[in-house]
Amino acid sequence: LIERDNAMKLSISIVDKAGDMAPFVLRGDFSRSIRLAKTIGYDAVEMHVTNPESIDINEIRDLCERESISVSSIGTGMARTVDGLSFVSNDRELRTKTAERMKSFIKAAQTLGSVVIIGLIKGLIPPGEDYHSFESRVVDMLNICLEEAEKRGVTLVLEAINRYESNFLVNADETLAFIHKFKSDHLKIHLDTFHMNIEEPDMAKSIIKCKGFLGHMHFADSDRRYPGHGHIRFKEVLNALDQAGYSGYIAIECLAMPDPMETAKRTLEYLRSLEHN
Ligand code: LER
Ligand code: MN
Repeated sequence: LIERDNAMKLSISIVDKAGDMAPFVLRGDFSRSIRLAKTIGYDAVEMHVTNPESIDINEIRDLCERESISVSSIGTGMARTVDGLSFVSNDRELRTKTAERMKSFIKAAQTLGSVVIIGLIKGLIPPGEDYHSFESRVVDMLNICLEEAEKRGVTLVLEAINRYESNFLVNADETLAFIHKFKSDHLKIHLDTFHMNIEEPDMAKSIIKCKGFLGHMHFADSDRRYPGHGHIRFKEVLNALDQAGYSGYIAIECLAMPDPMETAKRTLEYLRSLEHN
């Protein structure tokens, strides 16, 4: 077994309740999923939460300490899917609610020592409208989030999401250029291999381009099933992450097919086998 300083740190996505086609692996009670993730061999969990006010974050932190497992990241997309929150909504009141929700995600992340993902919660620009007339909303919302993140020492990670699910910040170039405008150490880019397979001409090159600014990684295969099921060349992705000096978590965000346990186990087995050869 070759031990490397930069051994990959694997996190598994957990959610309390989501539809069958949502790309999250362990489902149900958070405490149970955290214990299960540890038993299977994961280093961390990525919690997908609708509203952190409705869960006992201190209890989660204590459990994770007892189990020696981390919370790598908090996913915020459920706040859009379930509660309709969005950075770009035409409804000012809804944008205010979104800012408040983001602040409570950031507070929870401070307690848990995790990054906060900004993915689907960006929202969608309405059909027929152009991004530039909405950019100021995204910038204003991010500035509010960054002020809170800086105060709490939390990193925000902005996810590039493919064109079929999002209509701005869809690829690495666009997202990297956008985060550079803020010149903040608390804002990083977040890449997801499923989206990259659709948007990036060369996944390895795109990862290396993000050197120094990559804050989080999602792994799913080309068919959004567990790594090893589709045609993404994960060995090349791992090598590119090494070259980019990435030392953060790799969170598994994929469909729970054939079922959560098999998905979690097969992923771990496959990725560990790549690491050691
Ligand atoms: C969120 O991380 C993401 O990748 C979206 O496609 C949500 O499904
Ligand atoms: Mn993702």
